[in-house]
Amino acid sequence: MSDPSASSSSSPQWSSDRFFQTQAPPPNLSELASAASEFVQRHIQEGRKVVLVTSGGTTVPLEKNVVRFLDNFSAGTRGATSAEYFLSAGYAVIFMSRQHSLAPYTRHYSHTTNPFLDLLADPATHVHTDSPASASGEDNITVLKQHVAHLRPILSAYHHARTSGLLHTVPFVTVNDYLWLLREMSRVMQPLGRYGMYYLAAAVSDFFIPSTSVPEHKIQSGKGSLVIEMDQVPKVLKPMVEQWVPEGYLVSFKLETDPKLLIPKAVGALQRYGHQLVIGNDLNRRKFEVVFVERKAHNPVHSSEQEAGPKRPAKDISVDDQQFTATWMRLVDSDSSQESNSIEGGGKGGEKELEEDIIRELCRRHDQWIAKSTSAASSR
Ligand code: 9Z3
Repeated sequence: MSDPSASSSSSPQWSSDRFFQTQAPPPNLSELASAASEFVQRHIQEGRKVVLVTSGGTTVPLEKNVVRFLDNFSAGTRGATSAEYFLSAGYAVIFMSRQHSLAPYTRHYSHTTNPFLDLLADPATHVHTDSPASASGEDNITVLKQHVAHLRPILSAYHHARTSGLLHTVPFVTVNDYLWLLREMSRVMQPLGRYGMYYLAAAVSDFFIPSTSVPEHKIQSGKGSLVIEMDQVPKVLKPMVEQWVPEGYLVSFKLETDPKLLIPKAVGALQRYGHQLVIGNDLNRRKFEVVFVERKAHNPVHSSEQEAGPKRPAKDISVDDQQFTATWMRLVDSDSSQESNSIEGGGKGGEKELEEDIIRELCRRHDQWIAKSTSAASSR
């Protein structure tokens, strides 16, 4: 882009070591790490499980003084919704999300889907009569009656999350910041061992521009077309599994737009990185269906302890002598194709959310993961 000689096109594959040795960390990395560490230590002392939820899209700035950047579609709905269900399940949550993307609880009143001001009565026409101090209506603003039932439980849960110390937020913007923070949060959570879960729902750019190739100032027009060359983002899941949090329960998401690729790519990720579970989702159907792809040995739905639970038919896949399973989970009433291997959730229409079922299944798997280490330790 700026200086072709500085471009890394000769070595487009970046190891994570090379990335962290050459790309600058976010300036507030150590403060973010110590605040998160305090949070984790408190929950370790209280014997609570902690989950890292990543959420929202990452940007790739085209200039150091950023005027333009590449972005992606993610609003952070999956991550914000999932964080709520993890909190309900008793987890402490580190919510690492794209700055200004959707957040737990406030997501219900995002400016696009449910504008906050639309909930409120017009003060000019709505006069309070119940309290003498506000008889004129000047001291109070009223939520319209029809919104109260919906708002009340969300507001309670929101205040509980704020005051209970169970939710810790960490913002990122660029893909570089995301990678640095993922490593740092993993380091901070490493002492949790098997009590840590990692739920990587952020939509992370596959490509970045190394800092030596990013121009200082706004790219000028006038030279005709703009050609952008980007390098592949290092595959940090591998060191995450092998070094950063080898005992953690690690769930990644695989996003595709061609449904045929979903399961093969998810299996490929499991083979390459060796983590516990890939949740596959198709861009256009992600709110209604996902597929859990996991190694058969890691899949508690096949173990005897789970047989009392609801029936969860899974499709077996054999690749290079390794056994995987793919289990669909979908909301009923969605206009899904008739798949035979599916977990049925509730209906759509704003009530039931797919994340409720996803998180219930993950909590179950995580408990099994913890139990496995406990039984291994006691049999030593
Ligand atoms: C996902 O697949 C998430 O489910 C979505 C959620 C980003 C689709 P929204 O924020 O969307 O609710 O609008 N996240 C992971 C996407 C990703 O970057 N995956 C990488 C890949 O597919 C691997 S980690 O290669």
